[in-house]
Amino acid sequence: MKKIISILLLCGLFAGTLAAQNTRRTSVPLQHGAHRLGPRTDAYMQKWREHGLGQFIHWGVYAIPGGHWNGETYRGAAEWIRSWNKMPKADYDQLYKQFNPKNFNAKQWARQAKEMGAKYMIITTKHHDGFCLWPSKYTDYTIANTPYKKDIIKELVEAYNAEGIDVTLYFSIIDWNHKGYRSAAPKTEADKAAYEEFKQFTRNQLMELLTNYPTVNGLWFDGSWDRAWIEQAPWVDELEGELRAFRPGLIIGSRFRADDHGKRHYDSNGDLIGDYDQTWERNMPETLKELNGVDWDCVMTIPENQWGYHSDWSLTYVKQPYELIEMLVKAVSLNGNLVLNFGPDGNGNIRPEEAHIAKEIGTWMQVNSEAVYGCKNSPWEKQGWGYYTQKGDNRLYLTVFNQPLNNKVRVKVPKCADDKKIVIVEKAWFLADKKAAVVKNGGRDKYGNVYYDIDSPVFKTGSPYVIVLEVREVDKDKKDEYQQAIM
Ligand code: FHN
Repeated sequence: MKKIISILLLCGLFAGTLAAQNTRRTSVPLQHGAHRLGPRTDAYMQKWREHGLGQFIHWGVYAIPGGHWNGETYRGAAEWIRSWNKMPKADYDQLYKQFNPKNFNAKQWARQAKEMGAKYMIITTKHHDGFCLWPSKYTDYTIANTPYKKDIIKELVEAYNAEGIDVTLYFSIIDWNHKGYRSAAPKTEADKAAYEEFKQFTRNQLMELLTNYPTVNGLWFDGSWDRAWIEQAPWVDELEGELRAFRPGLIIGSRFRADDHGKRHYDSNGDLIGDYDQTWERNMPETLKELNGVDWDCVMTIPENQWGYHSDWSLTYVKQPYELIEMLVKAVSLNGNLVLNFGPDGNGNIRPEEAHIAKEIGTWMQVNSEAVYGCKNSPWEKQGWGYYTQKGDNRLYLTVFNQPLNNKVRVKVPKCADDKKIVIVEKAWFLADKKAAVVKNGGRDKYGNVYYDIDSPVFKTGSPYVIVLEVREVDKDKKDEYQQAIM
C-alpha cells in the first residue's frame, strides 16, 4: 500500500477531496451533463496529467497588424483587433493575402519548446476570425490561399511530434467569417437554416482536422459561450461522441458543450463536463479544495492579456521567468498543468522576450524538472517558502521560491491518526548539486505538530531550488533506530 497516501487518508487530509469527486451533489436529471464521475483513468489521460508544462501558440493573420492600425494602437488583446471599430472589418478580412511568414521554421519552434520543457503544445487552428492555418476544404479563408500556401498545422504537428511533444488543436467555435455563424440564438427561420449550415461546417472541419492529423490527441475548444451554441447542447453532445469514437483516447476539456440547462464547465449537478476543467485562464486556483478533484490546466499569457502578437509590450505588466516558474510548480502542486502562451509575429518569429523566457524556464527545468514531470499534489501543509510536489509513495520535492532569512526550510510533518506512528525523513538532498541536506529536529508546537528544519544555504544561481525528501512512516517506539536520519 502506498504509505504516504495511507498516512494522508488516515490523517483525513484527503478525504474531503475524494468524496467531492465521487458524489453528485444534487440530482437534476440530465441527458447532456457529465458522462463520467471522477477523473479519467486511461493511459492517454494519465500521460496528459503528467505533462506539467505545455506551450500554447496563438498565430493567425492578426499577427500582421500586431495591435496597430493606421498609426493607432489597439490596447486590447491583439487577436481581437478585428472587433475594434477603428479597424475596418473589410481591411482585416484581406490581411490573409499578405500572410507569408518567411521566417517560420516549425522545427525551430519545436526545438525551442522542447528545450523549455514543454510536453504538449496547443496551436490555434482557427481563432474567432475564422482564418484557418490548415487548408480546409470547407472554406476559402485558409492558409492555402495565402502567399505562404503550405499547411502550417501539418508542419507544426510533424515538427513537435518529432521532438516528442504531443499536439492538441485549439478550435474556436466563434467564426466571424462564416455566414451562418450566430452569436445570439437564431429566432427566424432564415437564421435557423443559416445556423444549421454553420453547425455542419463546424462538424466537418473538426472531422477534417482529426482525419488530417492522426497523431493529434486533444481538442482545445474556445468561444463556446454564445447562446446560439449553448442551445445546441444535444447536438454538440452527439458531435463530441462522434469525435471521441473517431479518435480513441481523445482529450476534450470543459469548454465544448453545455448541459441540458445551459450550464457550462460544470453541469447542473456540479459535475465536470469533459475531461478537464478549462476555466483557469490567466489566473490560478489557490487551494486543492476549490478544484473538486478534477483535472485542469491553466492557460497563461506572459503580458496581462495578449495572446496573439502585439508588437508593443510596454503597455502592460509582463511576467518574469521566475514568476512563471512559480506558476508552473504551483500548478503541479495542485494537480494541474501550466500552458504558457506564445504569440509569434507575422513573419514567423518568436519574439525575443518569449525566446528569453523559454530559455530561462528551460535552464531551470534541466536541473529541476524531476519536481514537475509526473508529480502531483502533496498533502504536506504548504509553508511560506514555496510548494511541495510529490512523486510516487514517498518522495517529496520542496521547491523553494522564498529563501528563509535564517536559511532553514521548515516542514510541518503530517500527524498520523495512529499516534503510534511518525513520519521520518530517510534521505534529503538538493536537486541542483545532489548534495545531502541536513535535516534537524525542529521540535513541536503546542498542538503537538512535529517540525523538521532543513539547512538550506542560498543557491548562487538566484533561481528557485529544489530539496528532495524521502520519507517513511515508522513506529514511534522504533524512531530511535532512525535517528541518524534526523539530527
Ligand atoms: O477570446 C479568446 C482569447 O483571444 C484567447 O484565445 C483565449 C485563450 O484561452 N480564449 C478566449 C478568451 O477566453
